Amino acid sequence: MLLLSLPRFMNATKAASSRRLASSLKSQRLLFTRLPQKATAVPLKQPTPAFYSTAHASPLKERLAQLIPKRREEVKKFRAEHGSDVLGEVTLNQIYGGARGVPALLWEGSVLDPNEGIRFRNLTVKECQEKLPSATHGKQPLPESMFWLLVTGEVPTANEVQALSAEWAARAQLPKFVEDLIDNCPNTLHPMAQLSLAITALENDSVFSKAYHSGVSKADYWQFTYEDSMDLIAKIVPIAGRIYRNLYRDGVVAPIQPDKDYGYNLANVLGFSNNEEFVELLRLYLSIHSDHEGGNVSAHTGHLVGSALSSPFLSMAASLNGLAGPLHGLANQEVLDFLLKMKESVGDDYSDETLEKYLWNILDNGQIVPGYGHAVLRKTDPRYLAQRDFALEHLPEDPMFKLVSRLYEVVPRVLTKHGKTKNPFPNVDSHSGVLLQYYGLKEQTFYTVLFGISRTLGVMAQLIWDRALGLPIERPKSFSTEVLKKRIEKA
Ligand code: AMX
Repeated sequence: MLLLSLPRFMNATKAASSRRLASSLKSQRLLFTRLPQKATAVPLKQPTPAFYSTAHASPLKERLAQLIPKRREEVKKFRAEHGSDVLGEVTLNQIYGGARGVPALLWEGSVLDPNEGIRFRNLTVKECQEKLPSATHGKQPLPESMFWLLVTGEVPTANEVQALSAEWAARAQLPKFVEDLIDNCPNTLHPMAQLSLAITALENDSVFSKAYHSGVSKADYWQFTYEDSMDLIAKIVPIAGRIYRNLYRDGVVAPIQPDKDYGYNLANVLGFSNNEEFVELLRLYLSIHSDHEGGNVSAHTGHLVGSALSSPFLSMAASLNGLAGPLHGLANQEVLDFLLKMKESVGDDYSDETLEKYLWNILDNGQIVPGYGHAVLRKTDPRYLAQRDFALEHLPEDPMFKLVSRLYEVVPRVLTKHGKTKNPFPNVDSHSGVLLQYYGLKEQTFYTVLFGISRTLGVMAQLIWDRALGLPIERPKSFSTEVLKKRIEKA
């Protein structure tokens, strides 16, 4: 077991390379991202309404205060020069088909290529693993470093990551009524519903809502969004711990450790921090599930609700409700159910013939194979591969991993023959469950909560920029079938 104090937990080698990375990335084609030399800190002008406390020193906020004015100018100029340029067209099938591929959203944190997979601020999953600061003796990116990257487009230094760990730990205290709210939930209420309730209840202390109603300048909205976002990211950990410990353990939640990183603290509130390998898994998990561009249900919902100037708490609760759907984040729970049932049925017989027969039975019943397919991706999800690499290193002989591995060979073939899905390859949810099971986190109804904690990082990073750029309320146009028919006739 490794219990390291915060000043020691960074991987010095990676931290040292982060500056070099910044300069090498400069030469790459970065759509919007700037990776500048760090400017010397300028004091951040804080609006000071009575309810607003600046108790938390925040290097990330200072850095944002430097980046935002430049970015505002850049976007203003870009829109002035190209505001009327056409980026695509919309077909009738797209209107009836869930708006697939319609270029309609701004999302700064990540961009998804159908074949290559996700890039977080232009870094692939592998590059993030190589370049973002990790824990001492660890290899996986710290979620703090991923958040810094998503927000700023820069690889943070070890000190910056450390400051973020400390800030999140300092903000993690829950209001008593939120603890009571969770404690009073019936144990039949799904953990995602409990999570969403608790996050909604944090609205009580929203500085964004208070600032809005006190009439602060629109130019300062991002600062209050930032404050709420940081509180939310911090408090979602003890909330998750409380839900988990109430539902599946003794109801006792370990306190947040102020000198430990985010991944450690999450493992600790769940009761698993004595296994350093599991803590590393959580760091990887929290980093790679954080963002998957803006069109997926959870990301888009958070962004949409935030556009009405609902607070980060209300926006994220809505986002989590979307994540809780079986076609989206709940798929990781569904995958494990599916694997356990399959294992029960096939035993140790992982032959092509037996697995294919099982799969065809599912498909012939009109059911889906959870963990396979994607609305955008057309190749194996690199987030799946990152988890597979982790499994190959740490649990290569685990029978459930071996089943997942065999399915990776068999399912694409079967789905291709089935001929419906546009992407027969595994997505991120196909792998996470077996890893969590291996380390003893066996309650699959809880898995989407972990996804939700991670997704909060991506949604909050964007929400800060939404308010910094003054994006308006979202309002795409809809039509009835009758009106569409008329328009098509006319066309
Ligand atoms: N098993 C069986 N059929 C599938 C399938 C799968 N894994 N994936 C897609 N199909 C079917 C669809 O249901 C659809 O059938 P229909 O024409 O009868 O309605 C057809 O193939 C075409 O679908 P598609 O265009 O390939 O996918 P989509 O963009 O409509 O949906 C997704 C994408 C992810 C919802 C779908 O692939 C699916 O249901 N996968 C299983 C659930 C899952 O793993 N979800 C998690 C995705 C990642 C995430 O958000 N966390």
